[in-house]
Amino acid sequence: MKYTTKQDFLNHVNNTFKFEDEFLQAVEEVVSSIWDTVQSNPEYLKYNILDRIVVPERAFIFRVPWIDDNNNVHVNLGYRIQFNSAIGPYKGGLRFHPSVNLGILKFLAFEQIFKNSLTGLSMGGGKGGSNFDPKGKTDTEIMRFCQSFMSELSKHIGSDTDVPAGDIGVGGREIGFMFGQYKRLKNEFTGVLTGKNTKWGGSLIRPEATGYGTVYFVDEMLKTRNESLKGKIATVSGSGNVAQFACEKLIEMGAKPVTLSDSSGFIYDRDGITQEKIDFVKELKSKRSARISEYAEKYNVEYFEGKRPWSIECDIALPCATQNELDIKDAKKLLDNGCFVVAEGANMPSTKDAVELFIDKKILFGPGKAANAGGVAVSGIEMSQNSTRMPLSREKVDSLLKEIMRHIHTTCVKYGSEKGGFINYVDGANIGGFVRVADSMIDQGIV
Ligand code: NDP
Ligand code: 2IT
Repeated sequence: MKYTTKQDFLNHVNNTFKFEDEFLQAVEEVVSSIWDTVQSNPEYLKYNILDRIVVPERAFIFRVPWIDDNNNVHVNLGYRIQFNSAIGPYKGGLRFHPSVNLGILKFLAFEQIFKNSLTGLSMGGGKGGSNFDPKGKTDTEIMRFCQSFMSELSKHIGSDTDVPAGDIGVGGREIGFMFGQYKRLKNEFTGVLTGKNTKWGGSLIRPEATGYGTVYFVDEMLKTRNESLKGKIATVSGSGNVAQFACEKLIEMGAKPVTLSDSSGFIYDRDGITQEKIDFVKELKSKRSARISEYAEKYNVEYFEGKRPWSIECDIALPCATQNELDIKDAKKLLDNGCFVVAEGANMPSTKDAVELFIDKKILFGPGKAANAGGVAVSGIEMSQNSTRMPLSREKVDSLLKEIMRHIHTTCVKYGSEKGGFINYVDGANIGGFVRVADSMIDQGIV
């Protein structure tokens, strides 16, 4: 099919995938960046890469029945999207959150294709999860849910086929329960999941990787303006895996994080969040699934119920919670307050018009598929350690992570530099991620 304009193609996608709002948002952004690259490459047109790349190779939806501690039977929906395997086995996290639906998982799987490509490793794009809400569930309920989920998922994944990991609501505990069930069903100890405990095949630095990687990426962006993290004030949203380790690395590199949030509100710690306070947040969030408001009570700082942290003065903003958590009003407020760096620890946290404003104002804006790729990069390193059965040291993994984040930054500069020197990291990441996948699809024929 030939499309005369970009809008023509987007209309076709919108008609085909009606109601998948987040997916359409992600496609529109990528297509806007890659349109000229595609139009100027006769091979991409001949092999109709655009039409092919927006359709998943396959997607599963399945029933996940489970029994709570009071013997009540529940049913949730389970999903796995196997979007693109041109450059490696499908790879991407599992999200357990009540908001999960097909459109959200398709957006995440689509983004993952380009993110994984940017890492330079051999990983295709995938994502999965469930509308199961882990909040308020006991460990045994979580275990039974994970076992039921894996009973079906195990039929479709494998260490050379599709390798899931964590995402919102899925951390080390859930990966453990799912790995145990996979092993029981298949009688195989393989690297079928990443984010495993280091005692049984996990990689050092994997829990830290997304947050650390985001801050390494910020450091690279700052260097292009002869700036550093030293003394910078940072607002951070979220208080889960990504936010915790982003704060940790910010402190280590001399910056001062002042906010954290959850779905109920945010805390503002003017004196700066310290390592001791992060250790408290780790215990609060990862062990007790409690509210971030407890931080405000414990350390006697301000808490803003139902609000997001973007009204707080800062140099750097790191949205690390969820999609579309930073809108145009938030973006204007950040810019008015002098913020000049935004890096997305979360996937697509900024709305379309917020991103456009950041680019228009020429601030350093690192989109998720570049800035948060450190997590999946260390997942790739975990897969490699599982294949060789040879664990790497903390120092080695951290230095590989830094190297990969630097490589991603270089790719963004290569494909995103505009006349006058401004680096459009959105275009850079989208085009840089796309060309490798498109070229590989062409090599492998019409499949
Ligand atoms: P966690 O489950 O550890 O933490 C999620 C955090 O985001 C919590 O603070 C949660 O608050 C908050 N949150 C979730 N949903 C909403 C919502 N609808 N509104 C407001 N706050 C919300 O997840 P992660 O830290 O792993 O993931 C955070 C983001 O980073 C996601 O976008 C994820 O896709 C992305 N990401 C994660 C990677 C990883 O390796 N884990 C890798 C790359 C990206 P509450 O406790 O109230 O639910
Ligand atoms: O969004 C992401 O990159 C992740 N949730 C991590 C995926 C992975 O396979 O480690």
